[in-house]
Amino acid sequence: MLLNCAGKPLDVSRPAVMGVLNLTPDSFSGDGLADDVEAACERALALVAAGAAVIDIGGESTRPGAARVSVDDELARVLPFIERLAPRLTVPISIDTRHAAVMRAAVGAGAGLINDIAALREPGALAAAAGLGVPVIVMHMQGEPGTMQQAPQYDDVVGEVAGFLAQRVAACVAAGIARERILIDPGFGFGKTAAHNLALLRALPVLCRQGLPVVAGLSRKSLIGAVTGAPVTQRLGGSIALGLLAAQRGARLLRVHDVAETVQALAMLDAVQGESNG
Ligand code: 8Y4
Repeated sequence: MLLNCAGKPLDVSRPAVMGVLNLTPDSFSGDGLADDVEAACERALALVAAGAAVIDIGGESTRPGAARVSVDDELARVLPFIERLAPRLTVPISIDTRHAAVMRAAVGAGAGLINDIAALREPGALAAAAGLGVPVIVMHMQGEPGTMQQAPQYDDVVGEVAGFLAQRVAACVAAGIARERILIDPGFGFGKTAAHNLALLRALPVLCRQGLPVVAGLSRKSLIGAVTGAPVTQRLGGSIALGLLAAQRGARLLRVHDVAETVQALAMLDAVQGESNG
């Protein structure tokens, strides 16, 4: 499965890594936007050198409890980075947004993949994604980022998430997005308790049966805190373990903060699973 991300390839025939680029201003660099852009570009190049197959950039915090930012603020945050970074990268940039205007501007500036936690449900998003012609990640979320972790509830979390994703894929196809351009994501941590997240991870092969590449974002998430008590700064071991368990269950793209460590773990999974090691 080789995806064409605005001319840049993304191979998901084996588990690949999506590196998260943190865009918060670097207090150790200078004080201007230009310095922040340059510092972020250097971090992105380092993620690629460490083995990232795609770089995810977002301008709206989607962590639990986060406030919404305006579309103008989102554009102001991400566009300078994409414009500067895209010409320097051989791998695609993924734009983490739910807004049609941001999708258009970001792809116009060089992004090659749309990562939408709202699964193209915002006004105009389906049409924008269809017109842009780049692959899309369609993610499940219960509720809204600001309140989604207050009381997540499901009768059958696996069935409901799988059903939602199938429905959104159908909506995408009806809007003119080829099935070959769609990736699906259960949205770990987005309106889910630890038990819900564990059930979804166990049942990842059920989602894989939809025949589309499955994306898993588990890196540093609160599931690790719930199981181990570790604070967010000390979740590397849990993140590696969850990434490997997801890959073993069929995930083809892991959204992670710790790229080098995840790539090394995946190399070991590949070696153990390989049939040609003598
Ligand atoms: C610590 C660090 C604790 C990060 C929580 C978090 C996903 C995603 C996010 C995901 C896809 C996050 C943008 C949440 N998660 N996109 N985005 N899948 N496709 N929280 O799971 O990283 S942001």
